[in-house]
Amino acid sequence: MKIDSAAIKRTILENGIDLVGIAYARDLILSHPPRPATRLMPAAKSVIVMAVAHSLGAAFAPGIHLWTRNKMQTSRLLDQTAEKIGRLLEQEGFLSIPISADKPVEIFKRDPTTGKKFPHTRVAGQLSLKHSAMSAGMGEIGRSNLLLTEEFGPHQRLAAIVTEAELAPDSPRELKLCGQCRKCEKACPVNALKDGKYDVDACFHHWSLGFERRKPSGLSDWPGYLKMLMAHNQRRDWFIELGQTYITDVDFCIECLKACPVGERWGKIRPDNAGKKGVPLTCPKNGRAR
Ligand code: B12
Repeated sequence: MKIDSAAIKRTILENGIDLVGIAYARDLILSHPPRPATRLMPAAKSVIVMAVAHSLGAAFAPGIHLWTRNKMQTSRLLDQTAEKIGRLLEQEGFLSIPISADKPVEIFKRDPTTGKKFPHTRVAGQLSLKHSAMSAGMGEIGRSNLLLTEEFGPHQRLAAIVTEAELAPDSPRELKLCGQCRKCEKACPVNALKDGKYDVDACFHHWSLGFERRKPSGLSDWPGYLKMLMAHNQRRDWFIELGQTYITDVDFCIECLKACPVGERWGKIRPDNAGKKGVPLTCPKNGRAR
């Protein structure tokens, strides 16, 4: 097979991937902490980024379990394709690394720059997929701290392949997809999104445990924290939950994702009042309850 951008993109799309872009490895827009592709492969030339749309129906179904399952399947499709394309490139003589849509991630108890212990452990992927996608011209990072694409807004999962193959790159685009609506900020149950800033610790505690409060940092935080724990303990079975989380990687929150109005492909099917807490969803065609 001739290895060039067009052929690689065509093969990836034929595998059921919705969007694909290519970035020049040395020009990746970096996150904090920086995750350059050349840290993973010093001779890396290209980063191929892929996106698969989530099921919008699953995102707006009651609870989060159906979305979680959908997330796992989008990850599976992405990971399988990344493995296939990675192998194809290696057969053609180009060292390649498939970058999974999912865990494992690096865990940081201490700040790598200062050596100081973080009040809350942080994690980072081997490559920032959002920044890679932005570098490959696929979209922009919005106030929600998520990658927004013209097609699906924030509703897609991402994966990548880092390779030594030199492929014609796409350029980052200024799309101005994120307006001033701040719906994601209003929807966040733990105020992790505020004035265009993202509080990773608040988000992490809520996403991983469903907790509205983070681990106490001082004596005065304890009474509220214990009260919250007791309320959770009354309605939750930790043991059963733990088993389920290990099997299906259950998430606790996608409110920022649901609240975002961006994504032209969803125009006809997106529920009218999507993202408004406690309001029944209505159909954009006839305003009837869904
Ligand atoms: C770890 C992780 C999380 C963690 C931590 C988030 C974080 N930003 O660090 C938690 C569990 C909280 C999380 C939450 C969510 N995530 Co997440 N997450 C990841 C993962 C695996 C790595 C993120 C990463 O490394 N980003 C790069 C960092 C370095 O950049 P950043 O996000 O801009 O910056 C934050 C961190 O750097 C952190 N930070 C600050 N200082 C320091 C210092 C150190 C040492 C460290 C380690 C971190 C750190 O705070 C920054 C913001 O201030 C990626 C997949 C991937 N490999 O990219 C998915 C990913 C970003 N997540 C995704 C999603 C969908 C979500 C959620 C909606 C949850 C869910 N139910 O799936 C929420 C959305 C939260 C939000 N609004 O941003 C999607 C986003 C898709 C899209 N359309 O953009 C991704 C790309 C997964 C995928 N395969 O598609 N996520």
